Amino acid sequence: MRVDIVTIFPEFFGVLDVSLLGRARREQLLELHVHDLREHTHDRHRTVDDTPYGGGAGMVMRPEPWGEAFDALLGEGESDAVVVFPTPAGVPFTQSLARELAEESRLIFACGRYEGIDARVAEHVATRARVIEVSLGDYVLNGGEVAAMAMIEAIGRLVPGVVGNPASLVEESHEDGLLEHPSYTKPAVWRGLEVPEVLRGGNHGAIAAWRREQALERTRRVRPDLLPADGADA
Ligand code: JF5
Repeated sequence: MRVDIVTIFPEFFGVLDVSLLGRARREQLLELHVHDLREHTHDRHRTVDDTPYGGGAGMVMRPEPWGEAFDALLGEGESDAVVVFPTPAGVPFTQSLARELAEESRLIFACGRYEGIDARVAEHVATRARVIEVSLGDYVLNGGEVAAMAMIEAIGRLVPGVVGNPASLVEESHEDGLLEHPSYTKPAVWRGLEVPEVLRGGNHGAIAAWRREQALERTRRVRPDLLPADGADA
């Protein structure tokens, strides 16, 4: 998978050199390219923003540098890339969207700052590629960079070969629609706290049932919105 990121803070993305994604990059499972939006400005101050039409506080990102950046990335004609605009006004980012995007051959993340990017940019890019505006959650960040990074990590680890043990991908939170059951390792007693007895026996049926009950209880308690309203799964 190839991932391009357009940002005014390319140095933010240095963290993608470390850990699992860093190794995936070195092994060429992920090809990551970070681009400085200011390379597509032509004035002395490399201006990327201006005041909003209609008034209001804050600044809006000007369309011209974005237009040039996308011309350079998309080339002529229609592109097979999916262009992601991280924004609190987007569709929610979920494990299911991560799974879908992990199948793509090329993703482009457009990281906005200030009050966002002139709306014509997404409209124009949508004539040349699939565009999605995606929200990491219902809170406001200073820019799309941290949201893009979270999405790239969630998507990147689903690309075959990036995570060493693929079974660990299906056993975790959200893959079955429930939160994760608690996990324990040795020692069996630590500071007076015991690992639940059932996990120390070899009854795999009992262990699976206990884990499912724990996952259900936790989901009911902290994320009831994830369960069907009729309680059919509870
Ligand atoms: C941003 C306009 C981008 O705040 C966010 C965000 C929150 N969830 N997902 C993304 O991105 C920064 C702010 C305003 C565009």
